[in-house]
Amino acid sequence: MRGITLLLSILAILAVWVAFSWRDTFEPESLSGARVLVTGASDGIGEQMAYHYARFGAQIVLTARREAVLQKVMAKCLELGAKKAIYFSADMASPTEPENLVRFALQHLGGLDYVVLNHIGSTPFEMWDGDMDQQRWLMQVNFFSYVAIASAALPALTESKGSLVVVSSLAGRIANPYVASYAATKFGLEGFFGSLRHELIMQKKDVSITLCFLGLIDTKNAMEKVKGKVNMSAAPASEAALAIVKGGVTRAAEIFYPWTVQLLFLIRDWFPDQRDKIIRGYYNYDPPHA
Ligand code: NAP
Ligand code: NN4
Repeated sequence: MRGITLLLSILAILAVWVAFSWRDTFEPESLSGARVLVTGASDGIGEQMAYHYARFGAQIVLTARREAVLQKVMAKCLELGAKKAIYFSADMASPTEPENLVRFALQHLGGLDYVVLNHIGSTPFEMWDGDMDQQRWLMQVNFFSYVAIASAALPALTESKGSLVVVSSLAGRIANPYVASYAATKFGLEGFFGSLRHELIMQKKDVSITLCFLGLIDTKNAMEKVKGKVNMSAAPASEAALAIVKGGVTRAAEIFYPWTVQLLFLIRDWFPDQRDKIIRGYYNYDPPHA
């Protein structure tokens, strides 16, 4: 009887903790007029984030490589209610463009409240092929450019007591097949920005860092890349984007979307062999016959 009482008490405490940690403290009005930089804003989750910021009346700098596409996203942001929407076309494979991007954003917005690091280089969803030049390029686009943008924007974010939002992945904390090169860039994000979060707190600089861990999301590129290779349902890009936007506004240290990602992280170290068998079970892989 005493055991059952203890178990029920633990479950009750767990239920209260889950309810408290998942409570929605998001205040949309706080985004009205907010100065936001969104990278990878021409497509996918970044495009959807731009539209959410626009609906909340933010001032937005959009960036990606394709200028014509950015112009269309900019026009839709203005239609949706953005107080300002401009774009800066740049290739984040360039070591100098991150600083140029932040300078442009500061010149046109007068400061920054949110910097959303979202872009990724084109990622093959394939077994590792040993291409070191592609690994170096992807590390530049997916990791080094994030560090460079954050570093250039940090003085402005310190001034505004703003937020750095870093989009990562399930593959940024748990190894998956076919994403070795990409996972390396994502694992680095938690290492770097988790450490930076400590240092900002120690320096009493009120800049929040939100790490966003996403599962499979139904963007065009993602669906094309994984088609026929995995049996896993993808979550909606617009809802993933809103979860990220809310995480930045509430200054959450981490957000997980969909919620199953958090569950996977919770059990990550308890049964590693079983976990890895479950992950490989989602893949359609027939080994070549000897
Ligand atoms: P996506 O649809 O492929 O869009 C990528 C964006 O990055 C585009 O706007 C693209 O625009 C831009 N981009 C690509 N190469 C670039 C470069 N060299 N320089 C600057 N910008 C570049 O990607 P997504 O699926 O929305 O992913 C967005 C974020 O969510 C990424 O951080 C990704 O890791 C994360 N995520 C996605 C999934 C998923 O299933 N979709 C799952 C987990 C995590 P241009 O081509 O015009 O440059
Ligand atoms: C790889 C990555 C970059 C877009 C699909 C997505 C992920 C969560 C899974 C989850 C799974 C794949 C169990 O981050 N995927 C990304 C590929 C191409 C991407 C792109 O280039 N835009 C991740 C690991 O996706 C397979 O099976 C689960």
